[in-house]
Amino acid sequence: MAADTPTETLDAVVMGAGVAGLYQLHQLRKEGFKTRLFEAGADLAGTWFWNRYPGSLWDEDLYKGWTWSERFPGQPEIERWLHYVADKLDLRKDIKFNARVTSAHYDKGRNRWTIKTSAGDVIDTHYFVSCGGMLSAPLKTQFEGQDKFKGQIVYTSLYPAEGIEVKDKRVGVIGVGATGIQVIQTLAPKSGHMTVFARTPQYSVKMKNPKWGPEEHKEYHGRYEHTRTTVPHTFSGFDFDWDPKVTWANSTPEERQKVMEDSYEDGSLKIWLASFPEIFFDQEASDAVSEYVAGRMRKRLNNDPHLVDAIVPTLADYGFGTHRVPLENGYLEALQLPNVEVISVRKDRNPIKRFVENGIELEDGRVVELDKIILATGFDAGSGALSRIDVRGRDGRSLAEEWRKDIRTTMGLGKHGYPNLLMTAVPLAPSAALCNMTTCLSQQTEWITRAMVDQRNDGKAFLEPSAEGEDKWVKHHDDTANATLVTKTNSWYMGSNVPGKPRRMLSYVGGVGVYRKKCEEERDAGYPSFVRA
Ligand code: NA7
Repeated sequence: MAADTPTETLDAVVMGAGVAGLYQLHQLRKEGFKTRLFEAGADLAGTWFWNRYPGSLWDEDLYKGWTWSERFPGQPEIERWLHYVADKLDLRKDIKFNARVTSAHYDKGRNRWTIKTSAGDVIDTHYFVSCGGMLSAPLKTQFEGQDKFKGQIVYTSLYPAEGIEVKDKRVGVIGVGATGIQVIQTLAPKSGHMTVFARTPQYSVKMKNPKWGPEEHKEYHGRYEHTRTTVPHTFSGFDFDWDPKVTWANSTPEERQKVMEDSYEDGSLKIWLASFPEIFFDQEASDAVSEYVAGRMRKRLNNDPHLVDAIVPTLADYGFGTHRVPLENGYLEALQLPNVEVISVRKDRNPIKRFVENGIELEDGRVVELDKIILATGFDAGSGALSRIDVRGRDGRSLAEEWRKDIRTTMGLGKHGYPNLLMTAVPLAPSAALCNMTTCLSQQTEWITRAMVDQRNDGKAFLEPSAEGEDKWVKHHDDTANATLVTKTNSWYMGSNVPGKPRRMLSYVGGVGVYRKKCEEERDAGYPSFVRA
């Protein structure tokens, strides 16, 4: 058989078996599209799910047939939930595991895609639907001398399923983002000794994660309808929202204090995404809430000057919520354990110089001796997953090359030059940042399904964002982002954690509800931002 002879002919290929991919497969199958999902992993995967409303909101039976053990369930429970969904909906029969999509080429003459996988598949398909995840492409941080280190190096994104042995070991953790924080609070008490290498201080909020019993389950199951009808329309896709009556401008100092306290005490992301909307664009409001959260952190650190300097941001660093706010559960206490040392590796303190055989050498010449180094150093967010695949659109254009120069999409759903490529969790849509992922992914996959059905019903086979449509969305996206303080802060939100990545706010900040409305308007108006034929 010639290398390009199709092994299968399909209506749609779905890439990635996380929340989006599973729901997308379910919908397309239901609509009668011949679909197969290809997943690089050996089983149902997905990136990192931190919220408590996984996508079963789209199915009442699924929602009510599952009980969560706590308010913010951990990764193993969410993985069990994914298996439950896949089994209930009998999805596995249309999923091929251990099959990483390696290339996707569009053939203009035939208006078809050829998709190849690492397992030798050559698929001839009409649609290519990417559900590859916003934060699924880990940054392979290369420190000078990394290959010389004789101990174990572990990337959190490729963390061994069986865990790692830290008892009596000298463990180093690089990175104090959402991932590093979870690793530190979990492993510090179990490690022989832990050294935390903290570069940019990071605001964090104390999570409240009560166990759930029969009463909470009853309450949870009882609010299905309410949740289904409200959550998709809120600013962030969570079950809370800004109170339109409460703004920084119209509150007294006492009222402001009370809102900050109440929303912080909720133990969720409420102080970020449901306190005062002005924290995103008004410097005074931003400073006040930043100072409030920093104050709570300093208190928990017992005002230890060294820890405060290394761990707690100041107003001179950046404002609270201008990049992702991690929830933590004992992180600040873990940093104060007698077996833990925190080293500030900021440029103006004592940066990491290189890895050496027995550990990490700092700029001042000190060598921190280590047995294991855990790298919680982040992701090539948004554009990373698809850029690592050879995606070629019309006339052989390369998506990776285009995005290397300028990261643009049409509503985060399509890209000019790439007909019949439909995407979730890519830049310029409200995904991962400032959005409950499952809410956004449900909405995006539903929009994609409807677009494909509309194409079929209207006797059309070609769907591509127009150049003008894309320009319009990019401008709206940029205008919205540039009106906020978010674009001033360096983080993966702006792509600034990846050397050479073009700077642009990756996530749409107009709000989940607003984005949904805009997507619906696009559809109702007959897809004016797209060329259809
Ligand atoms: P993040 O939030 O990008 O955090 C990465 C961390 O790694 C951050 O503290 C970085 O410091 C640090 N880092 C990266 N490179 C280095 C080097 N070379 N030296 C020292 N420190 C370094 O990634 P996460 O995985 O924690 O979280 C990603 C998202 O997953 C999160 O936002 C949630 O949405 C879920 P820096 O800030 O760059 O100074």
